[in-house]
Amino acid sequence: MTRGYVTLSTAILLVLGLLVIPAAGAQTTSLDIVRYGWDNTTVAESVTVNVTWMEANLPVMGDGATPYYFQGPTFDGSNLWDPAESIYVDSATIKINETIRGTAVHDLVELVGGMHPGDEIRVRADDGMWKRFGYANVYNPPARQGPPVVAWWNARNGYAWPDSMRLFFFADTSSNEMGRHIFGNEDMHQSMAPRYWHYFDIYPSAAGLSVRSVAYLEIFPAPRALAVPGSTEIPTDTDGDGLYDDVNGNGRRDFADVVLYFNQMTWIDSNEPVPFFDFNGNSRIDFADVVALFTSL
Ligand SMILES: [Ca+2]
Ligand SMILES: [Ca+2]
Ligand SMILES: [Ca+2]
Repeated sequence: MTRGYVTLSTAILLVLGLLVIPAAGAQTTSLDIVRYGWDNTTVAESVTVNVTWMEANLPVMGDGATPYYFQGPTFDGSNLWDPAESIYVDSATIKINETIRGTAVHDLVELVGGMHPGDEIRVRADDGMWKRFGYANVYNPPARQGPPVVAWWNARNGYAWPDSMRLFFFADTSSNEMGRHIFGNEDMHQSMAPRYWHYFDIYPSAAGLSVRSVAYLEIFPAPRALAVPGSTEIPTDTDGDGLYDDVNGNGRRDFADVVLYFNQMTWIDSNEPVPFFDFNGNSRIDFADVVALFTSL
C-alpha cells in the first residue's frame, strides 16, 4: 500500500514537473540598454531601466484599446508574402493579436546616445533568443512597419503578461483593407533588409520578429570617425581608399593633419576605428602612421 502511494505521488510530481519545466522565457520587467564601441565589443554606454521608470518617464505607446497583430506563415507556396493580408481570417495564421502599452525602442536607445545610419540594434530575450534590425527600422520606419515598441502591458493580463516585455511594431492600417494594424509578411518584406526577415521553414513569418521576454537592447555601431580633439570637424577620407587622411576634417589632406595626428595619437588609438587611421596597415595606431601620412602629402 505504502509503496503504491509513493509511486503515485512520485508520478504526480513528475507530471507537475513536466508541466512546469517548459515554462522557459520568464516575464521580464527590467531592460539593459547597451551601446557598444566601434569594435562592437567594448561597452561605450549603458543603462538599466524598469517598467515603472519607463512608464513614468517616457511617452507611453498604445491607447489601451487598439489591437496590434502579427501575421504568421501563409503555408501557401504561391502566396508567401500575402500582400493583401488576406490570409488572416483563419485565426491560425494571425499568430499574435494583442492590445498593448509600451515604450518606443527609439526613446530607449536615445538613453545611451542613440543610433546612427549604418548601426544595427539587437533585441535580445533573457533566454538568449534575439533579432536584429537596422537604423531605419528604429529611426525612420515606413508607416506600414511602424515604430518598434517594447510592450510591457496587455489588455488580457495587465502588467502580469507572461510574454512581457515583448517586441511589437505599431504598423498603421495602410496595407490592410479591413483597417487593421497588422504587421504582415509583405510589410516585413517592404520595410526591412532581407537579412532581418524571419522564416518558418520556407515561409516568411513576420510573427517571428516579436521577441518575448525582452531583456536587452544592444546597439552595434557601424564604424564612424569622430572629430579629433583640436578640431571640431569630422575627419574625411579624401580619396575613397578607406583611410581618413584628412584628420582635421577641413576637406584637404595637408600638413596640419600630420601635426594633429602626432599630437593626438593616444586619443585616436582609444576612440577612433583603428582601420580608418592605420596608414601603414599594421593594425595599430603608431608613429609609423604619422610618417606614412606625411610621406603621402
Ligand atoms: Ca499591414
Ligand atoms: Ca586636413
Ligand atoms: Ca599603423
